[in-house]
Amino acid sequence: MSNTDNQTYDSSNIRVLQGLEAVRKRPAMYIGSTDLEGLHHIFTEILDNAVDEAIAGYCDHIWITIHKDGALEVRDNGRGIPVDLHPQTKVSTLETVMTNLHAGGKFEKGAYKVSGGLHGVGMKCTNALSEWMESTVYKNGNIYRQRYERGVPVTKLQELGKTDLNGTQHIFKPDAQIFSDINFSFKRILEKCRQHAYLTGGLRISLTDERVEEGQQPKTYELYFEDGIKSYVKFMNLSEKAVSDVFYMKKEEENIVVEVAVQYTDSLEETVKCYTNNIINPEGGTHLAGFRTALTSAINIYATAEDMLKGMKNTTLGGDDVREGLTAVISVKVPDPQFEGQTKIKLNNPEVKSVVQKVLRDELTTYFQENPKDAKSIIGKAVLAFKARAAAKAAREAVIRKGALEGSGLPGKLADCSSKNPAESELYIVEGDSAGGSAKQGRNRANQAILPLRGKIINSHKYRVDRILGNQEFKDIVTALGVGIGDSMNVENLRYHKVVIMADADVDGSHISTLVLTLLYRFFRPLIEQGYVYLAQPPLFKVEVGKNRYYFLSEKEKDAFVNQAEKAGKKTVTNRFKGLGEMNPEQLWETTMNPETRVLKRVEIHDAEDAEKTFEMLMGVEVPPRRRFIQRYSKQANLDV
Ligand code: 1YM
Repeated sequence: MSNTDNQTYDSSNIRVLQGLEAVRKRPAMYIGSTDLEGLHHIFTEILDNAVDEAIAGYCDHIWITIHKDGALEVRDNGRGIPVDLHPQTKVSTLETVMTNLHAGGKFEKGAYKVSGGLHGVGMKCTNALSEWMESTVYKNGNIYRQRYERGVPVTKLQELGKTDLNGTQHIFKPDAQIFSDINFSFKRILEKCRQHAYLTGGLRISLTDERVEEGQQPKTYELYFEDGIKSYVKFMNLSEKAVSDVFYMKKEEENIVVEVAVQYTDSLEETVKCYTNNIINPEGGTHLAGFRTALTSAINIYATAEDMLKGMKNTTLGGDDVREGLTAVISVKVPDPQFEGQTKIKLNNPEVKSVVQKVLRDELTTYFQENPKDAKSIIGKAVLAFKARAAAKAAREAVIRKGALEGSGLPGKLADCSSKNPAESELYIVEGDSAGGSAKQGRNRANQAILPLRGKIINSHKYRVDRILGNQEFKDIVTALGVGIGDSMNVENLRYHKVVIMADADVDGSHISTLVLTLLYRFFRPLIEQGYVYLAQPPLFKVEVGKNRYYFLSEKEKDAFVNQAEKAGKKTVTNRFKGLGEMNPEQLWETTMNPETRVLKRVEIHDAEDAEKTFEMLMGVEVPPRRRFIQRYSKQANLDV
């Protein structure tokens, strides 16, 4: 140990050693982790003390420097950490807070501590986890300094001479024995500083990075927002069109400081950021709840008084309406913040809700009265949002009523059959408009209906139900089948007892068949289970022998036939069909639709679980199994090249 002073160690020093030893043994318990997150945490612990001093009104400038050797310096122009002898520890207050693990409660209980943060362990953790640390205090006209190594004082508190300055400065070099990486991230530090600068209006933060190439100027940043969160809201709205000025308020009640800035833009989004003691709460909490209630209530009070809710059938504006285009920052300072969960994501103190609600409601009401122009554009926008929402809801309900779900009004694309007897009726679901056209001409109108599908139908395994319900092809199928959907499905209303999927015999065609099958499987499984669903088997080849035409489903069958014919000395002409659309109506009838000559394959579910797995693999969101399947079977598929 490089202790050059004649300081002797008594029992209290041994306790200190043991305390800091605990931090070094289990750092993660104190700072969360020893990766980059943990590394920046020991910086945050120091910065937060300086910011607390600014919030308390004693300091207006913080300097942060990343030195060339990787040490980090944080300085403020506050009161300076006290250096007088501490009655209990018998050493200076500075040394006590730097080394005594349990000093926190007694010394660091200010009004609204930022460092009531995640771990709230204070500067002694930074000290314990640094290879070395030097703390300098400018106070009472003097400069004081003490140096520590891995948390242990290696000098006594030295007086270095006179000064006009006041403030605290720490320089520390993180311990490579503790951290996996001791390289501070400028970007991370900058973001932290930016947030503090926004949340503490009037605080100036100067940031310097000296880790630059030889001969280069250090990187520097000045962060200063005179108007604090008001500037923050303006910044968030830079790329938007504002429809009001920024409303701003700051009030203290029941020991809780409430600061709110609000501005509306013409966007549809809501952007609200919530902070407690400068810590962001991504999931809001009681301050957000109070804010929302106050906003809705103040807007409705003003709107009613000004008779702006005409045509709204005695309803008032709802939360959804007043939040469209809202940008806000809510920052509260609470003496004893309680959070839900470990990570401060949600504020829990119930008293914060009522305080925020009350002060904000009053302030907003006054603001609206004094700024009628802003009030009118904000409320006008909310009324518009209300009407748009009501119109959208009505439209949605209308679609559902007359569309897919009730089965009234058949799709325009459907060429229905004349029979109303389901037992003898067939529905052909046909890929593509041209094949659909041939099928419409070639069919037997009496009992065969044709529903052409345009392009590829939605993959019902990949999307959520709401998205699928909006798909036109899907709606057409639902309407044509007539059985309804979901809880209200009734198979007895099925309009056709043969539902035939007719697609090309190539890879694309089987993809379409699978898409339709997936949909039927997912939404109309009873139809498959009860044997109503079929696959048409269009031929791939036509062989003409004289005036006779023969059709074949596979190359093998065709080859066998042609071989026979040649052996018999007959001349054959072979055609390969590129797709259903290539066949004329008569050919389609003859080969694929005529009950006398066609081949239909009934779709069966022998084992529902197997089928589900196959569908999951072929149609689900997971790509690798599908790729494996396609790779394995692609050679067997009839590739149409
Ligand atoms: C670069 C980091 O730590 N500034 C800082 C810390 C303190 C004070 C002023 C301070 C606080 C109080 C009274 C008080 C702290 N002092 C203590 C303790 N900057 C930085 N600036 N006088 C000065 O809270 O009453 C803890 S933090 F406990 F020693 F008083």
